[in-house]
Amino acid sequence: TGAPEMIAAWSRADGARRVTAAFRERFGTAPDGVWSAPGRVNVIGEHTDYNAGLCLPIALPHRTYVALRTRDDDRVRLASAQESAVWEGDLGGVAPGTVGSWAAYAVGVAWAAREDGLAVRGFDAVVDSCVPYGAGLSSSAALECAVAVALDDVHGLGLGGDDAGRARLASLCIRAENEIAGAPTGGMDQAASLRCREGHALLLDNRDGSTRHIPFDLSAHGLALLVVDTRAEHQLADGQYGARRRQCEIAAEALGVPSLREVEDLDAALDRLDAVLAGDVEREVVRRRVRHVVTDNRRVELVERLMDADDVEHVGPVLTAAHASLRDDYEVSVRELDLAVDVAVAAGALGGRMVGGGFGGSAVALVRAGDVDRVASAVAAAFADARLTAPAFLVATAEAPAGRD
Ligand code: GAF
Repeated sequence: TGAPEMIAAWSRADGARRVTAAFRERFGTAPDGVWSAPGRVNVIGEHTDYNAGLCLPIALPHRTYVALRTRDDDRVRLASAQESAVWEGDLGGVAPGTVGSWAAYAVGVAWAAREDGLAVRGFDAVVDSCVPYGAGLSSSAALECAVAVALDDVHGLGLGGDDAGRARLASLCIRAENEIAGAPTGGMDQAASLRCREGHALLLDNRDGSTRHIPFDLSAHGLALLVVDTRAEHQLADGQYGARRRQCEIAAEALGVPSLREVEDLDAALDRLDAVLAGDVEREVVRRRVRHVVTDNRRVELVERLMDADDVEHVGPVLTAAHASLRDDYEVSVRELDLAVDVAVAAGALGGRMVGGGFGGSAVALVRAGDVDRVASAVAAAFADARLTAPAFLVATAEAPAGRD
């Protein structure tokens, strides 16, 4: 086996050039402009967003680019450098269940903007991306958010200029994903793509939508965040994700709280679930789900304190504890993710965990900067030994949010 494969990020100038050229080729004219939005990796706080909890994502250097030209009518023509088929339709005809392809993530944003009372017309657009697809690094949110900032700009809506406006754009993207694409996700990915700051991780409190920007420059500490795209397919992911959400809702209802964020005393909550759900076949499962959500919120707070104290090395074991919780209590890991984390830690990583929704996708490992190659090689070798598809890698740094190129 050769050197581990690294997933390159395009420079923003390159991304803009590619998508502009593709637009000219497809539509025979120049776009109004190019906008792009990043994928994300979450440092800590998983499956907490839809429980009004805490998470801590960073925006990746890997972005989705959209070249867009507004139209005077309602028509949308949408092409992708990755897909041969063009999606074409009228904005007025878009509704839940009508767009059955990747185009839902783009056209859904225009639909949500209109639902929100914003004056948005049709458009021609071409998208291209270096965010790996299906890797749990938010390729779908990157597409939504790139379209959102593009529409904001071409229609002069003025939302992209401040954080409150960006929070509103994020809510449009979430509606697009939930209602038009039909994925029952929370709001972390869209907030990360629109509201992060370069050089910072975004501490997002999903209870009230408030944020705090925490300086995130691992290289200053001689460290790096290595992302392993396991290339494991997200089979069953949709149904499993929805099932986790339902179990959390059952728990909150049984506990008489609006969300699991309100749980202060974990042991008391677990005892109460034992009593209230006595005889329910899901009782044990629901108790484990609650334990994950409550302890992961605490881990986010712990990582916040460690980062504030410049004690970044001790973040490592917190990541590994989060992985165990996601694997054993939330049951969203798979063999490939466990292998990536176990091998990375054995090869000297300070800690690691699966990231995103799970059932495939990516893991992260906190490593000393000088160990990146060694840890990546060890993971790649373990995958080869296990006859798994070769994983791919990238080093995550905290980059800029969605904007015009
Ligand atoms: C996916 C979802 F899109 C997010 O909203 C979040 O729930 C995440 O899984 C798990 O933390 O990325």
